[in-house]
Amino acid sequence: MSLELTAFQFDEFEQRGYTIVRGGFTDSECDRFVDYMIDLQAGRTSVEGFAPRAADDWSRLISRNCHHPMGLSWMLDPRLRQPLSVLLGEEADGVQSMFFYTGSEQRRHQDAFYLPGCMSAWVALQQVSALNGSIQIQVGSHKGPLLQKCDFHKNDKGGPGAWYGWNQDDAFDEQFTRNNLPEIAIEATKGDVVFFDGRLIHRGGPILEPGAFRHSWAGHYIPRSYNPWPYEDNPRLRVSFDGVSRFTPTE
Ligand SMILES: O=C(O)CCC(=O)C(=O)O
Ligand SMILES: [Fe+2]
Repeated sequence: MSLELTAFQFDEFEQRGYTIVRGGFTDSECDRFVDYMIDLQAGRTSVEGFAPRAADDWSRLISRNCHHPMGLSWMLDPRLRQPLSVLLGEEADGVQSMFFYTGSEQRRHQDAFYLPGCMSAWVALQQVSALNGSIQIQVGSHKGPLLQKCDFHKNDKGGPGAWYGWNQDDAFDEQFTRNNLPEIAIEATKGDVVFFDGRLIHRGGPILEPGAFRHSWAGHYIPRSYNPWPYEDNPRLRVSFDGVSRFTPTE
């Protein structure tokens, strides 16, 4: 099955900052990934890149410098290559992925604040709705300003940056208010892929059914020619759809 974007989806991404490809992955592919992650969580299996954890620890797994084989195969699934390269304007390099067992309830943010230049492919591995804490996005906010880390510091001349003195989470809420654009909760079925712009303001919505699982996965990608490395720290590993793992060159 191809995930080739339609003209409508491309336009939706441009105008609204996101688009959804329904049924991008099959139910059995999603189930296999979830089973694999539950076995790791329970300690029935182990792999480098997943530290053993307490039975009640359902926190997300963030993979940056060490990708376990299943996560890597999702990040570089050939079906994601074309849509990502069309939306980024050139070949995509994967720099990070996250597996969520539950909703994150993460406060509003722009991924490009943490990872400049990025965009996301977020996949529902089960039914996701407001009940188990879907992602909520502010439609069109990718066209507004991008909050940057330097905004929170003093600038070169010693003057305050635009958000100097602000708490970061509060600053994103404030920018959300200033944008005056609608926020929607994504409803997704198992296998649906949500592509979204790294500048889009989004959050992990409230979990209305405490204890509910919300298995989902997100890959974060930057354009191949994007340089310098977007993280302040971390090894400079980026993985590509051509099977090569690259290190961002240093000048
Ligand atoms: O899945 C969530 O709750 C948050 C996801 C997110 O912020 C992301 O994928 O960038
Ligand atoms: Fe995010």
